[in-house]
Amino acid sequence: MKILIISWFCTVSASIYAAQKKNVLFISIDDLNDYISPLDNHPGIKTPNFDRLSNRSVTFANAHCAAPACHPSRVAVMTGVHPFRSGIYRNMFRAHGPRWRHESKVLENVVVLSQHFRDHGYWAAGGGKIFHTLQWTPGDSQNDPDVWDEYRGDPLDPISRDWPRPESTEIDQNEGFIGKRPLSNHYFGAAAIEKDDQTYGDHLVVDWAIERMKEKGDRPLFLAVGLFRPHIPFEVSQRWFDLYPIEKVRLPMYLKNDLEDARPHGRIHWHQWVSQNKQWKHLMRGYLASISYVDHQVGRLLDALDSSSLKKNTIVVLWTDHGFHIGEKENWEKFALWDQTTRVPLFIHAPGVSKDGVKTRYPVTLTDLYPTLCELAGLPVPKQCDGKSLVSQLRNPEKRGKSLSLTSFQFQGDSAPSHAVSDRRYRLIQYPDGFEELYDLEKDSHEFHNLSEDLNFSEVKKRLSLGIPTKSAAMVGIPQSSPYNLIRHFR
Ligand SMILES: [Ca+2]
Ligand SMILES: [Ca+2]
Repeated sequence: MKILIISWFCTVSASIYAAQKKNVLFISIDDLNDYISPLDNHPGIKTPNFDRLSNRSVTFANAHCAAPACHPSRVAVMTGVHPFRSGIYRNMFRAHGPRWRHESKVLENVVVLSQHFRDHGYWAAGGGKIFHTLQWTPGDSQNDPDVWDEYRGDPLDPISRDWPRPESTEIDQNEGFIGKRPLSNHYFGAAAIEKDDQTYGDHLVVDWAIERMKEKGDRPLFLAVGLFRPHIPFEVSQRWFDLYPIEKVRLPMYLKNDLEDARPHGRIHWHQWVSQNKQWKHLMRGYLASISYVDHQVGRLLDALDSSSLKKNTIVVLWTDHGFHIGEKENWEKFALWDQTTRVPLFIHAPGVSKDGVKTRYPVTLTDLYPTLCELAGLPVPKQCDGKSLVSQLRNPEKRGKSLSLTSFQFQGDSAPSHAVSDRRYRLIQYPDGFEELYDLEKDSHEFHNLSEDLNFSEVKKRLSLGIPTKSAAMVGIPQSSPYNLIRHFR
């Protein structure tokens, strides 16, 4: 009898232990901004699956990337090290492997998030764009193949084979255009792909992730899924364009002379080209279509999770690498420090922990993800991490605190980085030449009116400036000696 009880006890405690080990579904999306319905910055958007995810998560409605560009933002999330310490503030191309380990001394031996989970008994699987790569640059990838148990396809060319080449849109798009097209190729455009969704792009990455969720492994799963749309080119199947008839497409709020009290972003020629060629609505339509396309892929992941054995025991986190402009402040894409550029969708569901369905304006920096996932999974937080765990916000999203978000970026031609901080209401941007911008997001969500010269706000400015680092790492350069430099030409 005694033996029986002991063996029963051992079996039960082993299964309790296994049940306590939560899986992680880690979804990363490229260039997706706050237009989605739970963040409500574009009336008429069709994103039912983001609503569905929002209803079963805590929605962080005031989350910001660590840097407003793909490469630095992603390195910061995956290492937990903020750009102000690593010196990686901008995109750096032509890498074939984790060249960031050689770009930044601070990152040389850091433990990547997936690696950390693998080191603690997880099966770490990745697919799609997690570290920086592009659809049209085969073999240009900053991924580190050694930080995963498995990676879908070629980890150093993770997405280019999935997408049709954008040249197919050349003829229509260039007809009658004047001036030099931004990127001087066909990547900055919107057009329907004449193929079934099932045969290309993010659909294939999601197919792979669905298979992974169906498998019953003996280790808990850390599954990273990186979706590439709505990154340019805005090319998806016609069915997604059909959701947005061109006559119903709305442009963002726009104020004439808005930039007079702001620092120039250096990309005004993009907007001039768009306006001269009457492309604004067309490109907005392409971006919206691409968002609905990726919303559909998120829905497929949720369906697969819900029909798998992982359903009740999986942490779900979805984040995007930065915000996006479709002509707001005459800017396109990213590479600035306004709320529109840095605010990112962020949803976290943690079984038994998160108060799901609640939205919070608690300020978050994406470097907070690493320690959050560690705490949720019961893993130690590596010393390298700059962020703070969000677990108490997941339990009690309404709780107020004094925290500030921090986004850093070095503008072209500057010799030092700029920084931006947000609290629940205000946003302060400091440039290295001493110029400042301060916005009241509650009264002026489009950041039209720079309040930095208004003495009524000097206390607010003082409080926010405490979040700006007193010392920032110098921007790193490309290490010519790195074995990860890509020397062969793109095909
Ligand atoms: Ca991006
Ligand atoms: Ca303005």
